[in-house]
Amino acid sequence: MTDKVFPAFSVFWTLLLPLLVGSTPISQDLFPTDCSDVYANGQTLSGVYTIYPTADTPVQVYCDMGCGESQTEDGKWTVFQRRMDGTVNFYRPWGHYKKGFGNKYGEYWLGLENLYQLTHKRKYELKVDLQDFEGVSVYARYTSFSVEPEADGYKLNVSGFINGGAGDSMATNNGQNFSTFDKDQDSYPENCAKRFLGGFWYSTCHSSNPNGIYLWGKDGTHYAIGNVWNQWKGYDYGLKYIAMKIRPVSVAQ
Ligand SMILES: [Ca+2]
Repeated sequence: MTDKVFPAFSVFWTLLLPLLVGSTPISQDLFPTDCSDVYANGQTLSGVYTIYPTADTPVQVYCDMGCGESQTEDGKWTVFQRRMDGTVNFYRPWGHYKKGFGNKYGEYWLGLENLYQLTHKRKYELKVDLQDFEGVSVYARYTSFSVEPEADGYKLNVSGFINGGAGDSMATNNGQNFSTFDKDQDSYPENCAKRFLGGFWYSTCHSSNPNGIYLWGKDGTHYAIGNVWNQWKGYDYGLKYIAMKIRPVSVAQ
């Protein structure tokens, strides 16, 4: 028996040992906080991955690694909002915006609590990719982005605008709390979320409405209720594609 067992045993170790010794990246993080960690772990293709905004809250997210669907060149972006085909209803109550909703392979919102957990740990930048129905793509970039805890209204801090052709349609959102139709925390006498049919860091009320109604392009019969970005296409043009994504400043190129 032994002369049969030992050859099998030695073949086993001959094959397995090099794999065990040589294949594990030295700094592999089994609980990536965001898509930049996923990238550092060797996952360099755009797609849906699991991240851990906190150690006990795994959540699926779309990672834009720069070679997938968008025109982003440098990747490592954690996408927290995406509109692309009107398949998901974004007119939702506070609890949905807090927790997140939608389809990570398509349209979704990652959730305010996840945004808070991510952005209070590291310093992040924001990029907003926009595309119209003629196939033109632009972006707006902000060198600083963070969301405060729920007790502080998930208040938004966004600054350091860099123009990628879109214009700055988030200037008035800076310093605002998040609002939904059932939780009015805006700076307007009326309810911005109800009036403009979305959920966002409304002020009095907005110059962009990424979570508004998917309008399928220009519709002059509506005013500012669509997924619009006023400084680029005006208040009556619902964009084909919007993606809001964050990345730690420390990995920026
Ligand atoms: Ca109000």
